[in-house]
Amino acid sequence: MELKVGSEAEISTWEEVTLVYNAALRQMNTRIEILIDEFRQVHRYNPIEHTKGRVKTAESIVKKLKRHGYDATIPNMIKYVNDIAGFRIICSFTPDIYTIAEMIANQSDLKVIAVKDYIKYPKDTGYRSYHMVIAIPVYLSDRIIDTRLELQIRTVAMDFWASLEHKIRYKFEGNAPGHISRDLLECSHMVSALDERMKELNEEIQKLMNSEEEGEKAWKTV
Ligand code: 0O2
Repeated sequence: MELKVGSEAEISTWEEVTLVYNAALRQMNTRIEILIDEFRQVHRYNPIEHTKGRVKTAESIVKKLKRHGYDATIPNMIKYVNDIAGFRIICSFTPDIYTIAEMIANQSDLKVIAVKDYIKYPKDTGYRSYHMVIAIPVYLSDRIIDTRLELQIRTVAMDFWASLEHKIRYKFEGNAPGHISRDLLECSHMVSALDERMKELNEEIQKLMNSEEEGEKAWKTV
């Protein structure tokens, strides 16, 4: 029996939502675990610090739909919410983010639907992160469903800022006092400067390690 090409639009119950989007997250997780294994075993350097996946809660999906002016229905969830499945990849340094994004984009059975580079173009809040909406194939018993998943790729420092800002925003229900928002924006600039310094430091360390290695090779050939 040949598998049918299904579509997310066929999903009609919350049970199906959790089944399909959880499956998409597991697919993504396995792909990233394979990359981490390869980085550890073959290369000397693993750019991924850690990962985290989640299916958005029904409450949070409904809130998002209402915020955008849509009724809370399953078809609207599927149509308008890109991050029902969300997967976060935390990298060591800013250039690693682009390396990982490219590796993911090169996986030929994935489709990149949208990219938002909030690192080159930070949000007014100061939020910095690299977002990709991709469609990943999920194999069911009788069909394949290309399932949307939002990837957020960021450094440890960007993640630290975003988690705190998210908590503060939640506490003030989106209306934080002006001086708090301004302080958060200033912190975001500090985070950006810290990422830049760390990147330079890492480049310097890599250079030193490479020249040490060259020296060792020269000794071996003498
Ligand atoms: P939550 O509670 O984190 O899930 P789209 O998702 O593409 O349909 P949207 O919301 O315009 O529409 O996309 P965008 O801007 O790419 O944001 C998606 C997610 O990025 C958000 O999901 C947040 O997780 C994160 N994000 C975006 N802006 C900010 C920000 O200013 N601060 C922080 N801390 N996180 C941000 P949700 O559903 O809005 O929230």
